[in-house]
Amino acid sequence: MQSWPHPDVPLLPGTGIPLRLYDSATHEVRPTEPGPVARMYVCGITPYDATHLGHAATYLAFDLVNRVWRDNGHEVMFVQNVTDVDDPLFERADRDGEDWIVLGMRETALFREDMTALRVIPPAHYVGVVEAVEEIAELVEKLVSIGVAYRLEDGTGDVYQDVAAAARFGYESGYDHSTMLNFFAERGGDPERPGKRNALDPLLWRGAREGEPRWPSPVGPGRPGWHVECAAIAVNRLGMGIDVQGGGSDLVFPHHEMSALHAEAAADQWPFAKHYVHTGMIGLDGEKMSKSRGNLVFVSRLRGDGVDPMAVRLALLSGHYRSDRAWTSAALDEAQERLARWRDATARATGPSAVELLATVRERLADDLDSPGAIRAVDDWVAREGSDPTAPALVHSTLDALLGIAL
Ligand code: 5CA
Ligand code: ZN
Repeated sequence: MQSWPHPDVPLLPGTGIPLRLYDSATHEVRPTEPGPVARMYVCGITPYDATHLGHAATYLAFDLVNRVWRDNGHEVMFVQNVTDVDDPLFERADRDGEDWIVLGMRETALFREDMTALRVIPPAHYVGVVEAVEEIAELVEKLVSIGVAYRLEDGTGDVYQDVAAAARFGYESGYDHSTMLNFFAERGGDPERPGKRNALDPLLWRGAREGEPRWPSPVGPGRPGWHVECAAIAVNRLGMGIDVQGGGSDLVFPHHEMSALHAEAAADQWPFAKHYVHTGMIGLDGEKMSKSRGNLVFVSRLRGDGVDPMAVRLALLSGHYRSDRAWTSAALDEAQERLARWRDATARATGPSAVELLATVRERLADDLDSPGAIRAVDDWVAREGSDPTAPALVHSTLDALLGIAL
């Protein structure tokens, strides 16, 4: 699929600081240790509705990862999917009497526009399920052929992976069995499905049903399950042992656990990812912002209202990426005021030396993406006066390169 345009990322003087990130699997902040090419997979949208501020906050967090790695001299190989074959899409299309393919294409186009406006560095590979069905089916077939996946005997053609066949199952979330069961039921799983070997076995392939899209495949006609989509798209472009697998905290289980399970079983290698990184949930009115709750603030709507996308970016980065936090109009007002102050200060002929500020911003972001700390340091610089004629330009490029805020 077409990705979106790459924003300019200025090169900064000196060297960056190696990035440490919280890993959900080990419950600690650990150094990332990428090779010359850092490899990151971030789960993409399910395009049945517009991008809301929760999605945006998640993609902004991983954009910081990308920017810090680049500042450390790494090339970044970043891959993202689009879940453009899934029940919510079919249901919405049915409700609105629309073709589900067209719905997915339209919402994906809007997402590209939103990401462009927010200056998110695009993935090198942006891959929809519609174009990846064949490779996903190949992965499913592999899992069947090595004996860790099985077909239900009820004539549906549905294929599941046997979680009991994997010694390390559960390491990614670290959840106990009953927590897993609860999240599995809540987030698209089918623990009660008769004929499965284990309640937690995830669906790999859904056999063809009347009225549902289907593709021919070596495992029979049908369509891919959700988790295996990300396993195939990621591993085929990035290989195993990727540096970061990313998404919101609602993907800790089952999605990222199962993607890792599929990938590791097929490759007979461990781990799928060295860091599993999860963002907190953005809420509105005390509830997680979600399509099903209908309490959404869309990035595109704010853009349409004339809100500067850089203010949206700054407002979302003013909270730490891992904390669940609320979107408020006060936070947006504050970001707009802050942006104006920053613009004034960097438009001056001189300012206080910015060398220390660059070092502090690097240090704060390297420490598990402490964007609020980085923003505080910029506020301090902006509040002072100085006579260094090179400082305003250096602050300008520091904000652009590291925080993605173009003034
Ligand atoms: N297509 C799948 C991933 S393969 C999916 O979860 N799509 S999504 O459209 O529902 O979400 C896209 C990303 O936004 C996911 O990483 C999800 O965890 C994140 N996300 C969803 N809601 C919120 C929220 N309220 N706050 C922060 N992140 C969110
Ligand atoms: Zn995913």
